[in-house]
Amino acid sequence: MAMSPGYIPFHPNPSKPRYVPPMGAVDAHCHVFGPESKFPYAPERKYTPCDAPKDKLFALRDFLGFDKNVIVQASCHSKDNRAMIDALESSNDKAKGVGFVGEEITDAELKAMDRAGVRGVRFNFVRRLVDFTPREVLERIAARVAPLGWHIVVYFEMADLPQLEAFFTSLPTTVVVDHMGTPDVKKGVDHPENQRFHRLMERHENFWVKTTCPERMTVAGPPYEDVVPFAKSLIDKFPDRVIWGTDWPHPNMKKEAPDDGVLVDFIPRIAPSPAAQKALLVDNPMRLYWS
Ligand code: 0GY
Repeated sequence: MAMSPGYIPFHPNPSKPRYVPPMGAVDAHCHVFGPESKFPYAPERKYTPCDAPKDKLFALRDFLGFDKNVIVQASCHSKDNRAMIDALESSNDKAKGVGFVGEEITDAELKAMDRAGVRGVRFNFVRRLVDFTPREVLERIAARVAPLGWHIVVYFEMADLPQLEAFFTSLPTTVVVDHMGTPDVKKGVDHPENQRFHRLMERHENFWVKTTCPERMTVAGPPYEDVVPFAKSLIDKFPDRVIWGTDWPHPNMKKEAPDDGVLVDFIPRIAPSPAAQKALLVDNPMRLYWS
């Protein structure tokens, strides 16, 4: 199957970052795609990516100076978690996963995913990526994964937060917000929309946030100076509930594939102190995924 028209493959030759992550650092948001010959893309997908298999991900992890990955099930594989689980099982416990499931999943299947290293499920509210799922269905899934100690990752666009917030705060698990809630950086950190998200984080200590994807939000382009205040303010305010990841292989970029080395060099600008870096890259993701 050919890639979707205009689909931009991951950077073929990322630069070596100047920043050296602390020992045991976790890239806590990335994906594996295919290979399609072994793990076909889902019929209901909204895009066809280029293959981005586990061996490429593990080689990038080593090249960038990371020790572990958290592999998030992407919408192009929908509810077929096999490519992600296969990557976990061949990682030597250096990868944990976040799956995508429907309520038809059995308890035995959930337990098998747990044994393979899955620690959460993702609820995706981004309309260009997935079809609508009724809240009652999501509530039933949440109630079934909560006893496993799993968390729920939520992906949404910030303009939709007012409609989603009551549902999010009713969830019975830890809730991890993808990509800083995808703020509109043109509006600025102090915009009421972004401050509403900060208040949500302040009031609900079960909420965590990924300070990921400056390349998706930037207007200025690399090295993403315009996104620094968004990530830094979250890390300053919620140092124990922030994690970071590359988002490799960067599905659906509009203009260019980001250089993963440049993304890693974003880290010391958003988390200047060694203590903040260790919390962001080691202590927090280890608590969430490996404990
Ligand atoms: C991301 C972002 C995107 C895609 C997916 O599941 C997905 O297909 O996550 C996106 O297009 O914004 O989190 O990697």
